[in-house]
Amino acid sequence: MNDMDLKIKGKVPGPDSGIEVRKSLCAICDPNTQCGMDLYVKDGRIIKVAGMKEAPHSHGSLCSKGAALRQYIYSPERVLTPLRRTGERGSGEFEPISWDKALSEIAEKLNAIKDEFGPESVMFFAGYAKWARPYLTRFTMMFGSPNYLTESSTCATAMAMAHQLTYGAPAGPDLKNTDCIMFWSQNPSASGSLNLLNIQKKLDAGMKCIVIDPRVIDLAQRADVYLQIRPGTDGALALAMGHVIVEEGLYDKDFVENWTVGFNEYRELAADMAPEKAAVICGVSAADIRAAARLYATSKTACIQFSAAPVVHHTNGVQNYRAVFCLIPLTGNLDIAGGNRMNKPSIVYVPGGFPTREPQFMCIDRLAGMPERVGEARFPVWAKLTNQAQACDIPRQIRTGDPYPLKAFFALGLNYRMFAGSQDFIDALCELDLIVDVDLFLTDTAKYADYVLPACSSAERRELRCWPMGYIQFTQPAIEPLGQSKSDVEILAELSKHLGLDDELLESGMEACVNWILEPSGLTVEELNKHPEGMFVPGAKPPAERKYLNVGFNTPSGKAEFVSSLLAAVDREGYEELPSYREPEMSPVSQPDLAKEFPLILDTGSRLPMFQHTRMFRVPWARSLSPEPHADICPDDAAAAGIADGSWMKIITPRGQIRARAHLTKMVRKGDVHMYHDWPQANVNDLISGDYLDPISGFPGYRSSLCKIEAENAVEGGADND
Ligand SMILES: Nc1nc2c(c(=O)[nH]1)N[C@H]1C(S)=C(S)[C@@H](COP(=O)(O)OP(=O)(O)OC[C@H]3O[C@@H](n4cnc5c(=O)[nH]c(N)nc54)[C@H](O)[C@@H]3O)O[C@H]1N2
Ligand SMILES: Nc1nc2c(c(=O)[nH]1)N[C@H]1C(S)=C(S)[C@@H](COP(=O)(O)OP(=O)(O)OC[C@H]3O[C@@H](n4cnc5c(=O)[nH]c(N)nc54)[C@H](O)[C@@H]3O)O[C@H]1N2
Ligand SMILES: [Mo]
Repeated sequence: MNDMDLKIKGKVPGPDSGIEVRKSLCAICDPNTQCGMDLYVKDGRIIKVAGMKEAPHSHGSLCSKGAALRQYIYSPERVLTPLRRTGERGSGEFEPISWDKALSEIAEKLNAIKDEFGPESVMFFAGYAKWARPYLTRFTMMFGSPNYLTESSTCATAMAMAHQLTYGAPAGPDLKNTDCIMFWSQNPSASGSLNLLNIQKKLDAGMKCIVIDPRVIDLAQRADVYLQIRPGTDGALALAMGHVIVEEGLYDKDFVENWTVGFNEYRELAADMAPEKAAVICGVSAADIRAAARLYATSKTACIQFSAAPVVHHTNGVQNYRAVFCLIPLTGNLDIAGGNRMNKPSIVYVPGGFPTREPQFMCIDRLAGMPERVGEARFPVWAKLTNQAQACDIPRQIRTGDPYPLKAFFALGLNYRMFAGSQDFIDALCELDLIVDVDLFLTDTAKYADYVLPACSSAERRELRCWPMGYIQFTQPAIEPLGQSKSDVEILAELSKHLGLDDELLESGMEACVNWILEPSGLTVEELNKHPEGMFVPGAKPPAERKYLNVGFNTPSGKAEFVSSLLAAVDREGYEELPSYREPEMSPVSQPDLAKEFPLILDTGSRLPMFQHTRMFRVPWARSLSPEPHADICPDDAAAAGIADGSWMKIITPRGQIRARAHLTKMVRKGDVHMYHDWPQANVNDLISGDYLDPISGFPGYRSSLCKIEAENAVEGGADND
C-alpha cells in the first residue's frame, strides 16, 4: 500500500488524501447538549465522525448516538424525493413528484382551506426537532393561524408553567456555583451525559447531592440523601420538606417577608403534611425527608435540578412541581449564584448571555387578533402562559369541531406514537382533508400523510446554535443534501412563496434571517462564517443576580407566589391556588378497586442512553445495544407473576396490552413497571388514554397509570416498522 492509500485508509485529512474535516454538530439530541462534531468528508460522503475538540461544551466527546451519526444519515429509510400518496392513508404507497409540483399542490390546498374555513383551521406542528421552530412560528403567524403547536405539548412547557406560576419565569440550577444540588427526577447518565462530567467534578470537589427518583439511578449511589419516591407523589414530598423547613425555622425570613405572597397559607398547607404522613404517601422514610430538607435548606447555596419530563408527566404534574419550586423562594435560593437563576433565552430556548431578536422574528404579537388556539378553552392557564396551542386537545377538536373545524395539519417531523392514546390521535388526524409531513425518514407516521417532503439532516444544512457559556456556532453543511432533500427552513421559505405569504425576510433565506435575528448581539453571518467551529460571543455575560430587586418578579403580584393569582382566577378542579397534593388520577391509592386487578404502577419514558425517541430504532449500532422492547421490573414482582429474566411478558392496562421482554432489576421499586416509549412494535402509549391529562397543562399522565404483568410463553417479537 502506498502512502496515499494508507492516509485514505487511516482517514487522515489533507490535500493528498482528499479528506476534508467539516465543523458541525450532532443534532440527534436537542437543544441543550448537542456535541460539536468533526465530520470527515471524502468525495462528498461522510467517512468518519469524531467529537470536535474546540467545542467548549463537549470537549471532543460523543455519545453512542452521535458516534452512529453516519448510520442515521445514510439510513436506507431516508426520504429522497417529495412523495404524494397513492394508496390508503397509512399504507405507505406513494409516488415521487417534483418539488415544484408538491409545493404548488400543497399551497393550493392550504389556500383553499384557508379561504373556506379560515387560517385557524390549519395547524402547524414541530416535533422534537427544535432548531427550525422560530421559522415555523413565524411562518404560522404569517399564514394567519393561531395554531402553532409542538412536541412541547408534552415536554418542558408544564415545567416552565410551574416556574412561571411561582415566580414568573424558569429558573435553572447554577451547578457551577452551588454547594448542594437536588436532582428532582433527572437522570443525566441517560438523558444528558455532557452535564454528567461537570456534575462528577463538582461531586468530587465536595458538592452535596440529593436524588429523588423511583429508580436507583447512578447518581443515587453518590447522593448524600436518596429518596426512592413512588411515581407521581412529588408534591407530597415537597410539601413535607417545606413542613420541616418552616417548622425548624430554616427558611429565609427576609426573602419570604419582602418578596413572596401567601406564606401564611402555604405554612398551613405544609403544616398538614408532616414527614410521617408524606412517608406513607411517597413510600420513603420520614427521617430521610427530614435529612433532605435540612441539607437543602442549610447548605450555603442550594439548587434544584428539575426535568422537562417526569414530574409533569402526571395528572397532578404542574401542582407537584409548583410544590417543589416553592422550596426555592422559601429558602431564598432564587436568582442568586449557586441557586436557581433566571436567564433569557438567546437562540432556540438556550440562554447564551447575549441579546437577539428571536422573539420579534417569530411575530407572536400577531396572535392577539386571532381566534382562540386549540386547547385554549380547556387549558386556560396554558393559553395565558404560552404562545402555543395544546396538541393533546387536537383529537377532541377534530371530532367535535368545537370551537371551529380543523382541516389540515402541516408537520416538521410528526411522530404520532409520542401522544398518549396514539392510535386515537392518528385516527382523528385521518379525518382531516390534508396532512403534510416533512421528515428525514419514511416513518410510520409519514405513511399517513398525503404529502411527505424530504428534510435533510444537520450535516447537510446550516444550523444556528448557542450554549450557556456564551458560545455560538453557525454550522456549515458538510455534504450536499441527500437526494432532493432540503433544509426545513428552505422548505418553509419556498412554501411561503407558493402560498403568496409575501414574507420577504423568510423568503430571502436562512442567512438573511440569521443576520436579522442576531442584530442586537453585534454578530453577523459574515463573522460567523469565519469561525465554522463556533466562537465566544463578544460581550456575552452570565445573568445578573437578584434581578427582582429592580424589576420584581413577572407574576401578577410582582412577587414570588406561594398562592398563585393566575390559578386562583380559574374556578376549576385541579386549579387550587396553593400547590396542594392530589393523588394521580390512576394510582393504587386513588383507585383501590381498579388496583385490585391492575396493582402495578406503569411509569413510561425514562430515557435510555442509546435511543432518542423514535430516531435511533432504525440505527443498527444503537439497536444492537437494545434490540427488543423491554420493561424493567423488580425481582419480587417478577417472581409473583412467574416471569423469568429476559422472557416475554404482557403489560396489560384497562385499555389494552403490549408485549415486552422482562428485565429484572433491583433498580426499580417493588410495584413499578418502567418502560421506554415509542417502540414500533410495543407502543406503550396505546395503553394510556389520550384524555388522561393534567387539567392545568394538558400533559399526559405517562408516568403513572395502573397495569398488571403476565408471563407469556411465545418467543417471537412483533414486527418493527418504524
Ligand atoms: N438518550 C436520550 N436522551 C434524552 C432523550 C432521549 O429520548 N434519549 N430525550 C430528551 C428529552 S425530550 C427529554 S424531555 C429529557 C428527559 O430527561 P430526564 O429529565 O432525565 O427524564 P427521564 O430520563 O425520562 O427521567 C428521569 C428520571 O425520572 C425518574 N422518574 C420517573 N417518574 C418519576 C416521578 O414520578 N417522580 C420523580 N421524582 N422521578 C421520576 C425516572 O426514574 C428517571 O430516572 O431527556 C432528553 N434526553
Ligand atoms: N410514554 C411517553 N411518551 C412520551 C414521553 C415519555 O416520557 N413517555 N416523552 C414525551 C416527550 S418529553 C417528548 S420530547 C416527545 C418526543 O417527541 P417526538 O417529536 O416524538 O421526537 P422524535 O421521535 O425525536 O422526532 C419526531 C420526528 O422528527 C423527525 N426529525 C428529526 N430531525 C428532524 C429535522 O431536522 N427536520 C424534520 N422535519 N424532522 C426531523 C424524526 O425523524 C421523527 O420522525 O415524546 C413524548 N412522549
Ligand atoms: Mo422531551
